[in-house]
Order: sequence, then C-alpha cells, then structure tokens
Amino acid sequence: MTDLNQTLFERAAKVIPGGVNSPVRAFRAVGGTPRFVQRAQGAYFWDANGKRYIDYIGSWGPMILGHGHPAVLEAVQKAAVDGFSFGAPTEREVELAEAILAQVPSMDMVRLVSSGTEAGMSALRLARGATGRSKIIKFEGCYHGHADALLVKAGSGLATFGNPTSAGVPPEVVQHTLVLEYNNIPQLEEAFALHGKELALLMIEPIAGNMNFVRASVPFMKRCRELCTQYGALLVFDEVMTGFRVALGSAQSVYAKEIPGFKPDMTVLGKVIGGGMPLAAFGGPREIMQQLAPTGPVYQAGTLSGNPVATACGLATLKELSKPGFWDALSKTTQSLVDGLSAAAKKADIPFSADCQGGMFGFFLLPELPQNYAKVMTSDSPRFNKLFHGLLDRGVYIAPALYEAGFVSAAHSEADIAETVQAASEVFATLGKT
Ligand code: KE4
Repeated sequence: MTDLNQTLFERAAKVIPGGVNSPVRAFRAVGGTPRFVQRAQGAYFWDANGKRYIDYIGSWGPMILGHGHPAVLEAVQKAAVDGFSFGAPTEREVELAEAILAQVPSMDMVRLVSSGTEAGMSALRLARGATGRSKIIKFEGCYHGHADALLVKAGSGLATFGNPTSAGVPPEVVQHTLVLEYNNIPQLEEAFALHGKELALLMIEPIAGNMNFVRASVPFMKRCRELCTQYGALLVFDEVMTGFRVALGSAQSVYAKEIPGFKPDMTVLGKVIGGGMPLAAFGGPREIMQQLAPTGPVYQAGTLSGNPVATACGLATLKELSKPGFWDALSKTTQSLVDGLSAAAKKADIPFSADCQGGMFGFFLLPELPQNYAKVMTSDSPRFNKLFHGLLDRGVYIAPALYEAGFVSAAHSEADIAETVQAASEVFATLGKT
C-alpha cells in the first residue's frame, strides 16, 4: 500500500526546506517519515493514511483541551464571521489581557504578539531598555525561540559570552549573552559576582520543557531571584510552554508555593493562551511595561498582534481551563500516564525516570531524573528512537526527540492512558536489557 505520508513528505521537500515549516517536525532526530496530519479530534489525530494516533504533543502544548473543543470551535467560527483582522483595537484583546492578568498576578500589564519567539525577543528588548543594560544570562537546554540574541550555546567556563548555535548569527549580536548550566548555583553566583551590575536580565524556563522535563530546583530558583534582586537584573520567566499548562497560575504559582512571596519580574507566554492559534504575550509590572511604544521608548509592534480570531480561540480556551475541577482531573490523568509508564519500564527492567506537573510530563531512559542538559544528553538515543517508533507503529504519538516534553489534554481518557501503557509495555519488552 502507498504510504501517503511519504508521498506528501517527498512533495513537501520540493517546495519547503526539509518538507516542514519547523525543524523538529521532520523526524531528523528519530528517523523515519513524519506523519502528515489530516484531521484531529479530542485526544487523537489521523494521518494521511487515515491511521489514528493518541496525540501526546498537542501542537507542542497549546491543545490542552484536546482538539476541536466545541466551545472553542464555536467561538472561533463566530469571531471569523465578524472579521479576520483589522489592524485596529478590539474589545476581545482587552478581555484576553484581563483574563491572563487575572491568573498571573506578577504582571500588571501584558502585550499580545503572534509567537513565543516574538514574545521572548520583545521581552528581551524591553528588559534591556528598562535597565539600560545589555548583558543577559540564559541556561543551556533552555529554548526561548529563535531570536538571534537567544540562539547561543554554552561556552567553556564563565568568561565565554556569545557562542552562536546558528549560522547567520554574527558574534557581535550574541556577545552579551552568557549561557550557564541549569541548576548550578555556584556557577550562577560566580556569574553575578563577575557581571551582575551589567546584567539586564536572566531568562529561564522554570520547568525546562526544551530539555524534556527538568525542574529548576527550589534552592536554585531562590538564588536566581535573590541575585537578580541584589544586582538589579530582571528575572524573566519564559512560560511559553509552562504557562497555563502546568497550573492555572503557570509555573510561577508552583514556585510561589515553595518560596514565600516569589514572583518573576517579567513573564513570557504563548501556546495555551492562543488555544492553537498564533498568539503569545509578554508582561510585567506597569512601570516596566509602560516603557513600551507608544507610551515609552522601547519599540515593539505587529500587524496581527491581538488578532480577533486568535484572541477568541485563546479566551474560549482559558475559560474552559479556569472551570472548577479542570486541573485536578488533568493532573490525575497525567500522573496516571507517568505511573503506568514507570511501572511498565520497571517490569521490563528498563532504566526509566519520569516527572510531570499539571498537563505536562517528561520521561528519560535514565535511572534518575537529570538536573541539567549535559545529563539529559547522556540518554540512550538509539534506544529512545526504537521506543519512539515502536509507539508510533502502535498508534501512540510522542515527541520525535528525547529532549522534548510531552503533553496530556483534558480529552485524554483512562482508556487512552491504558492503551498507551499497554503499547509501551510491548515496546519495552523488545528493547532488551542495557
Ligand atoms: P514559538 O516561536 O515556537 O511560538 O515559541 C518559541 C518558544 C519559546 N519558549 C519556549 C519555552 C518554547 O518551548 C518555545 C517553542 N517550543 C517548541 C517546542 N520545543 C516549539 C516546537 C517547534 O519549534 O516547532
């Protein structure tokens, strides 16, 4: 039988670089043919051959309600009838801004944009403008979108700023970016001692979903907060992935439970707040946000920012996930997946560790949860790839890379979890002992 995914992939590769509009979709890390999605509903999507998959990517986070939620669909259809885009303000943008601020009390104001990259890039410019400083700290394994200044890899030791991870990024653009090791307190303290007074911001994924699922330890996060306060640098939480995904109050509410009075200075959001449509945001205290054009000197703009159809999708999504019981139910489903996979791996004597928060999870073919990128990359990649394809053949779709997190939606049922765990058990049995 002709594999229509392969046919489409070959056709796509003729007109789109790599046949995809975002690299991770090309299955380069795991090999094989990407599945071209024909349609999706609830916890599932169907590929070009009509095969059904239980979807644990959910568009890399946005589809927290599951695909095609009726209330969201209705809201988008109604908004579309009233107009796709105006380039003028609408009430719905105000409603969405108010709905976001109601759940993220660390922010007084928010600016809506169209992608996480745009939000992160704009937050970076605003933090530099607000502090009058240029240097920034980010962490190895954290991804903040593909703005030039943030496409930087760790150098050797502390002194080395600015090692671009991408061609086309001139060294002078990244000369102010210092990359540190996640969860490494001594290195963090040394960096601040050396550069603290020149630091505009420290940007961090509080739960790092771009190295699968690695939590910032509470002591580490506490030191980030203390040192930023001590030296006048802004603590910027990149919650594009964790925002409204790990908790209604995002990851910052999880840390506020462990660290009394904790809050970041600025927050970057995306994914869930758009419900699958192109929408992201960044926000913070009034005195910082007012420095944005047109009220201040930091320029930032966007033709489709606050798009009326995207804001309808986001608002309807936030309305559903704010309902009583939503997070208890979602967390229970995610936990049952993680527990089921862990038990199946143990039974097959496969080194395995997993963690989850709200609707986000990660697992590693490692005996213990890794605390930083270097440890994550000690995972057995060929073994992961076998697991990936074994699950894919059985209609279970996890991230096509061992450094990516997974996502559960409110539409995933106990039966879906049971089917996933059964598939994993079968594949674990084929992986053999290490
Ligand atoms: P976008 O520009 O892709 O909307 O957002 C960039 C971004 C920023 N910050 C964090 C924490 C993110 O996770 C992302 C995007 N995440 C990836 C998944 N690892 C999106 C998938 C892709 O690149 O295709």
